[in-house]
Amino acid sequence: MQYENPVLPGFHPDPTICRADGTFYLATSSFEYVPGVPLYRSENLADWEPIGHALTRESQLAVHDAGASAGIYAPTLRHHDGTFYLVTTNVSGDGHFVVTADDPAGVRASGASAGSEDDRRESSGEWSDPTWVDAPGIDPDLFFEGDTCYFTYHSGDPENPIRQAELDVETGELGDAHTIWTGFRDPYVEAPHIYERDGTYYLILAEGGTHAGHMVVAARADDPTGPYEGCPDNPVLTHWGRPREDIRATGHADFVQDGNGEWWLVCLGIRQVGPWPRFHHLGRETFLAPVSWEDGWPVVNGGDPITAEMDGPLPGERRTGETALERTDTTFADGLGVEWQFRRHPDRERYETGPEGLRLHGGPETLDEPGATFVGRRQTAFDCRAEATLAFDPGAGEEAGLAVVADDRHQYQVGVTRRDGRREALVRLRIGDATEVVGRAPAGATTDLTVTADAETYRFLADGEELGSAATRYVATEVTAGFTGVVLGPYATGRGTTCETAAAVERFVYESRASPDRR
Ligand code: 6LW
Repeated sequence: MQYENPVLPGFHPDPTICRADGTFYLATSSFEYVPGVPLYRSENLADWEPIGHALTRESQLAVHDAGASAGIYAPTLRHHDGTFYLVTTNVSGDGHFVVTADDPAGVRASGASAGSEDDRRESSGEWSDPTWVDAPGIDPDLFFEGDTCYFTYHSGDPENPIRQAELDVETGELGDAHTIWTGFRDPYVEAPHIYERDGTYYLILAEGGTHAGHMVVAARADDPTGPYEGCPDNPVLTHWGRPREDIRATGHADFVQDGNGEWWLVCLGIRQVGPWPRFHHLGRETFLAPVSWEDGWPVVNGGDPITAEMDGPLPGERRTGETALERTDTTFADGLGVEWQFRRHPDRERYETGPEGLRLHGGPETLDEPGATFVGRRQTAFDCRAEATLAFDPGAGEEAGLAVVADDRHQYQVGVTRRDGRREALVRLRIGDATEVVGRAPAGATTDLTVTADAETYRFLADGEELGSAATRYVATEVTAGFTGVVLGPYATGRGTTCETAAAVERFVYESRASPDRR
């Protein structure tokens, strides 16, 4: 075995990849999360290092009112003539736009100590303001040839689903659009990407919807504008019809060539758990597979399904001792690391980092509402533990703690509040229309709040005592609907009024563990 899938575990859907000066760069969708579009760098395609985000400023990322799983959809990342181009769509805002950078390494996630908005803007690696492109739909692609840039997208029109036009990348002006693909089986065809290989142009697409029927299909032409003929072996990748396998829904792929001339794809997939019908709560994750060519058509992983354990040869050495299993232990002394995200635009004054840790100022909003004080990181493994040491002397009704969040209507919380004059730890479950406090215990001025998870159960502890548990199924996409996965992190709320007391998270530990049959 050379590497394990997923190469980017946790909510990392719609991956897009490019190679520049021998290094691979990858970006994924981010929806309502801020900052937007996480970026990663790798030398070997298997070990990915987070380097920041493409969308860090409100001018690039108007997601204030974005609903759950709305906001920023699938991007395409390309390197052309020394410049990185990222095109994506804000489905809650003004649609498609292009941002550019000389160096894709964006700035840190956030955090008051990370400098003012202006400082962040001036730091190197910042992406440009958007150039808007006036076209309908989602899933834009950029293909550069000479001085021409082709803009190809899913139009939303089932009669003419995949459209293409020439784009002036400086101004965002589009030429006349024409339809280049109408679908192999499903007119809801999406995620187009175009490549050139030995003078032939390949159009790679996704069909079947982003769940069990998801698939990758291929077409080719002598010209980037078409006409495209479909691969006789379509779909070139699907896990449809393999309901008992752990990895399903493989689709939405992007191809890249390594320095040895070998081709690879990254795609999204899900890891299912639980009894039938199985479910996934870690979101759609990023998988890697080799691509070979037969009769001028791509063959993914030799025609076999994508598995958790894969052979290479990878284009670079593995980093010794490094796996996607991780342990982070932070006191927030250096601000919020790159793994942290807000749900929609935060009021940054509510998040202070410094010697006391992360000081959270709870507003009136609960986690059910946009604007709640909450910052989270992706859950990246089924078996994991998150622990927050919370120093908090709440006023009546004030509350802070640790939350497992799928969306505004599905989350679990272990927190500390004051009730009847006494400090108390509690566990609250919100599952759709029902909200219930399932456990309470007296709490001290400093409390260790812990969430442990295995594939099917979360357990919630305060100072080592279990106060409640909940099924992972109810925060899975099959229950919540949508496109994202679970994030974990600290929250604070006055539950209707603004908190007078700040809650200090003095330390946060996240640990993901290998389990016998899955990561
Ligand atoms: C994305 C579309 C899809 O734009 O889901 O998996 C949408 N496919 O291509 C949101 O991720």
